[in-house]
Amino acid sequence: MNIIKRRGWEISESKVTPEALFFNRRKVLGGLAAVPFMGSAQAAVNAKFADAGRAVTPEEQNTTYNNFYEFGTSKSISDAAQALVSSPWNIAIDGLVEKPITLSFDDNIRKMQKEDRIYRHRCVEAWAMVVPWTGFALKDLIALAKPKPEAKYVRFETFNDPKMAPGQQAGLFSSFPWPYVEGLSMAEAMNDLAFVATGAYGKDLPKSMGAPLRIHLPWKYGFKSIKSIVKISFVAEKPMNFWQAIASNEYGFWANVNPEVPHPRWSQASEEVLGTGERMPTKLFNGYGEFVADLYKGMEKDPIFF
Ligand SMILES: Nc1nc2c(c(=O)[nH]1)N[C@H]1C(S)=C(S)[C@@H](COP(=O)(O)O)O[C@H]1N2
Ligand SMILES: [Mo]
Repeated sequence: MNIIKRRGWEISESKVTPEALFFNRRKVLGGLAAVPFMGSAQAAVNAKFADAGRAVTPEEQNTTYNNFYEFGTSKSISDAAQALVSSPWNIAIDGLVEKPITLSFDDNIRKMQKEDRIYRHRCVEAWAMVVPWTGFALKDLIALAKPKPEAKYVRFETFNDPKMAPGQQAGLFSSFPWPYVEGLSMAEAMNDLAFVATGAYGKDLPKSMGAPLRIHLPWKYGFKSIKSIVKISFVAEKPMNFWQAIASNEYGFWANVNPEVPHPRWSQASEEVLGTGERMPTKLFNGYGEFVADLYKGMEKDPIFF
């Protein structure tokens, strides 16, 4: 991690200790350059960007407290998620593209130029965490896909395999509209912050967190950050996403974080920071407005915070 090249949306290392130091120490052991402490001038520059900085959520907590409804509706799905066969893995790319293609995780995705990013994550249920990801910008994957100009939205789909994922078996009293689907506008998908994660805590992505690849969109509620993606389609119309299909009065398409727009059943003004016992005020766009607010100019009439 090179602190000199830190971009504005990255969280200052001074605010992500002690996990980040642990993380850096791992890199030192792994032979990679690491700068565990910064000089005071650099610290002052970084502090400017670090007002929403928080400690990285402990790895043990992050990998065992999850939302992954394919494996059950509780937060304790990490054991069940071990049934996920995450290799070999293909990602189909279709819709409004020059040529539909299938990418192999091992042959194509593993070869992408990777970087580390530390992002805050805000679930719509009002809990939050900080995740040290490894991966690449979503726009790099879109460049491979070569969408046509008519493509206005990107639709993502998770696997659908009830034998592997018990949550996908038809329930006695209710059933979900599988597979899990999410969507973004092209402008959102091309934004620098939109990230494809293939690793966390310096390791391959754990199954419970959406192996072998998932999206992370730190300015949106967590349900937008779809896991274990098998298909990416370029489309002309706004896709219907999983949670909107279940409860359109509670969850929308845009789902940008906003403390002033309550969920119909609870406030979004503050959030529980996992692993700390603390409640913190929630920030507009989860504190990333400087980098994403422009995406929504002129859309004030749209339900962009829902
Ligand atoms: N396929 C799929 N993706 C998903 C979900 C899910 O149930 N299935 N849950 C979402 C929600 S609500 C959140 S908060 C995050 C949780 O990610 P984590 O378990 O890695 O913290 O994943 C999102 N992506
Ligand atoms: Mo969530």
